Amino acid sequence: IMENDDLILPKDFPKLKNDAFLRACHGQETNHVPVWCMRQAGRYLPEFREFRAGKDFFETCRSPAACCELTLQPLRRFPFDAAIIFSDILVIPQAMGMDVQMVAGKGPTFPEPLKEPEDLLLLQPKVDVNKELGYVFKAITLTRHKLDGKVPLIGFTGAPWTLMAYMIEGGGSTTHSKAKRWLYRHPEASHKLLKMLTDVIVVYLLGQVAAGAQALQVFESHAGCLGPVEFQEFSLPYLRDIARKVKDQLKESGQDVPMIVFAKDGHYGLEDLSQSHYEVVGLDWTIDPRSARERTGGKVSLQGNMDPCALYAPKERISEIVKKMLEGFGTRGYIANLGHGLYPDMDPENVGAFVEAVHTHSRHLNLK
Ligand code: 1CP
Repeated sequence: IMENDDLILPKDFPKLKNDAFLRACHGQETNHVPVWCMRQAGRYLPEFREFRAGKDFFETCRSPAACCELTLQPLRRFPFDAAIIFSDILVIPQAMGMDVQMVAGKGPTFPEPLKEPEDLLLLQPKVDVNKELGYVFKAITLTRHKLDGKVPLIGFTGAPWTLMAYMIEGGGSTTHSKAKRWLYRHPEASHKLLKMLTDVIVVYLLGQVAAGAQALQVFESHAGCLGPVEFQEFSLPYLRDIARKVKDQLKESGQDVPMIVFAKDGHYGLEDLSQSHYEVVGLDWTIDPRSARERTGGKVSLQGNMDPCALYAPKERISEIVKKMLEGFGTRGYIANLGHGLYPDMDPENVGAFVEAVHTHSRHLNLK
């Protein structure tokens, strides 16, 4: 598809009409609590399955027009307050020279995962992010234009530890024992790899902002298999480094782009995460809203955290659960979301009920 020239340049973007999400990131007042869902562009939508049918997953990721379409699909159905660019966290290991395939029924698979520290020599030492990941930047620019200012566009990345875990495990894992073996047996090589990933991630996130991303989320999806000690050594310093470096660069050009850190099952690190230069801390459903507020001491906005499986409940029950969640978090400095992504068997109607419940109850609570 040939796009109009105006749509490929990251400038003259349409004016933003709904800034509730960005205001909430900064802890400012909003009329309603903004809401979006992790994996809102996904297989629970019939139009997503139809569009993706027969196409290779990472080929789809490399097509800016396809990414734009998939990003916009959920927004045509639901009044979400933010869009998240369709892509995947595993495009970074690909950019560093690793082969990653999406295997149906199995998920992402690395035919040749990293096995021993010597394998680090097989990775690209200097990644040309613009060349290797320019397709993501193009997708972001096109989507920001096509969104027409409806809602802000979120860019994202996987965090270093989560990406390292995939690169060593070669795919999903329940124990992450191969990757954790590195932490205990090869700590130096682990830090070397985490540092390499951090360097690429910083350039990648800055490229996303230059392309038009209006917020950035860092997914530490595998925080849960680390304990507090390993988290302190192998995750937190890199999460902090990423936020600090991205922010320092953005400040130089006078830009202010809120950053969200989502460390799934990293409840032991909540205090530290709230002091890591991110405006927003994302929460999974294992954390009670009130205790999350207490433990983060009003220092950050919070995002989350309804159990995705609550979407299997009848709509009236979803509405009650949402009301409790809003009362627990309060309506200020809060972005409603699920505690993790939507699953493919979820009913879009119930996703709609979730979004509506957030908007309705929060407007009501704000009037009290
Ligand atoms: O064919 C398909 O459609 C496969 C399903 C799918 C989708 C829709 C995958 C495979 N990735 C994606 C898109 C995706 N991935 C988005 C798009 C934007 C949106 O949220 O709407 C995002 C933000 C991601 C990020 C991602 N990929 C994460 C972090 C979030 C999380 O879930 O914790 C992770 C861990 C991945 C890896 C990945 N990609 C796909 C799968 C099935 C997995 C998980 C594999 C595993 O660990 O078992």
